[in-house]
Amino acid sequence: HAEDAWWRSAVVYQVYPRSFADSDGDGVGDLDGLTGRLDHLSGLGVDVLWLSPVNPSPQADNGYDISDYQDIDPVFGDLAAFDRLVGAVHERGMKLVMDLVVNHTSDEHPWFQESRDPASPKRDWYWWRPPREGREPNNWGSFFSGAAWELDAASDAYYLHLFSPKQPDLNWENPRMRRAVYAMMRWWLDRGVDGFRMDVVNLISKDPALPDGEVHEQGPYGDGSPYFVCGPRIHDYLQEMHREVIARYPGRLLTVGEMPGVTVEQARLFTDPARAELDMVFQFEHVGLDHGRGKFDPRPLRLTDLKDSLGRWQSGLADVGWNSLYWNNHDQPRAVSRFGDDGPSHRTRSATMLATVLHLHRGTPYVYQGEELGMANAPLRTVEDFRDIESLNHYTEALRAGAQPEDVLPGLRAMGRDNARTPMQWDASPHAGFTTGTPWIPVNPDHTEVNAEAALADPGSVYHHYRRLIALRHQEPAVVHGDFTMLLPDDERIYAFTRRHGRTVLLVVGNFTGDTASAVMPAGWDGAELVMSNGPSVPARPGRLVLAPWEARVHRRN
Ligand code: TEU
Repeated sequence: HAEDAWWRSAVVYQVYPRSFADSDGDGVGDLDGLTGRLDHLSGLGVDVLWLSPVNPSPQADNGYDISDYQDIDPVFGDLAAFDRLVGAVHERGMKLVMDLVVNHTSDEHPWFQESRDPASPKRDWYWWRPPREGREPNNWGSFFSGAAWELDAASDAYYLHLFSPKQPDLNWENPRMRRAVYAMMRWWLDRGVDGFRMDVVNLISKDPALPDGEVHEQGPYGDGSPYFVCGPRIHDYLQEMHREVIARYPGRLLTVGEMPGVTVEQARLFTDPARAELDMVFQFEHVGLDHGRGKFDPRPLRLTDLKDSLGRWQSGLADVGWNSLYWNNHDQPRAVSRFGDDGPSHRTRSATMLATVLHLHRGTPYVYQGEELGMANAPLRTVEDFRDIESLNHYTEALRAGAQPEDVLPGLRAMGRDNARTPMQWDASPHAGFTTGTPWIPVNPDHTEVNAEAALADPGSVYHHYRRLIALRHQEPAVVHGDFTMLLPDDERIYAFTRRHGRTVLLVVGNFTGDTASAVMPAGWDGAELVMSNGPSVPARPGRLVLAPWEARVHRRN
């Protein structure tokens, strides 16, 4: 029964292994470091650990470029360390979900190396095409700047890479390639892994004609997305994967497909249990609302846009399918800096308000490492401070097109992925307890104040608020199963909704501003039981909902 699926009442915690905990002093986080910190996760009460890629990789995109699917990169440990991690996770009653990166491999993967030979049986495992009039086979641009095609002089042919040239796209049209992927997935599941977060899995089916995309004003590249976002055979592939892999482990796994550009209508198909594809997807609508001309051109978020978007996802997946809920991951700037206020006087309040509003939606919440501490964006200044391939390529391309550093850097500072990738802040010591060596990316200097040790000791911390939210989900069926009704859709300051399950109704309200905000109190809620809040309230007034700056509250009626 879909309603009984275990992952509906679960909370997932994402670990970005490079930046979580370093056990051997090389400045890069590793598996033994993570295993040594599992009490932090069980203390928080999360059910699932999602681990970003740990397979052997040249690390061109921090592990999202895999050169061997069935081993562990030495920088993170080895298979024995992985088995120890799985054992320790299971001992604590948690599950472990791996990242599955099969839209592309590394160009150093043996499959790709073989496929460079036109006579190889693996030639067709990737998208090789001859030049068109001496140039790229079509006009698509890559997500990481530049063309989506790279010329391989060895055979005078181009290969497709939607991300960097170090990440050639696999050709899912090829059934042998698909079978190899399914066998690899079963190998991990048989080893004890409890599911997969599937990287850009809605991009695996391409229109084999690879038509030119429309050129928008930014140019010079065309937008190929109509030909690869939720492409022609995407549902066939996911159903086949379900039959060949997922269905063999009934009731045990969690699957979540990362899906840039997915619509709610498509998500309903992907997550309809009757269709046997995926449990849930990561959609990108709400994290694109503050983008202008591209992600590096941020605009202030309008709260009414956020409510409109998340509200549509709530109602679109109300009867069929399931939502995943997130503000943060390793690709997004820190939510407290982006949608809240990371200054000293409002950080805790705004971080806990954001958490409350998100976790009380219907769906499975995801917590990204450090989010539970209210970790903020990194103090990135010059281009030397950046590590991420997406930011660095964007910078180079913009300067080549004539921009000045000061035109480009503000966008990178606000939206760059390195904001999420500074080391986890364990304590106030010099490298925040992350490493005894030199961290691969500097620790945020605010770790002297914002760190796990301090947070655990302070009952009013962001950490303890997350812990209470997770406990509430586990105790209150209305959080998991209740329906969702948006209130005050036109209010630019207050986010408000109800969740109804049987005779229980929850009212959730959050002030998205640093000022006191008020609205008409929804009927019947004056004086209702307060289940949770994130700090002192302003005095109640009959008929008025009045919220202190960044205040959030959860009320209950039975
Ligand atoms: O991300 C896919 C994706 O669409 C974006 O979030 C991407 O990171 C970029 O910011 C687009 O502007 C996934 C992974 O989460 C990301 O870390 C990888 O770099 C990418 O796929 C390629 O594997």
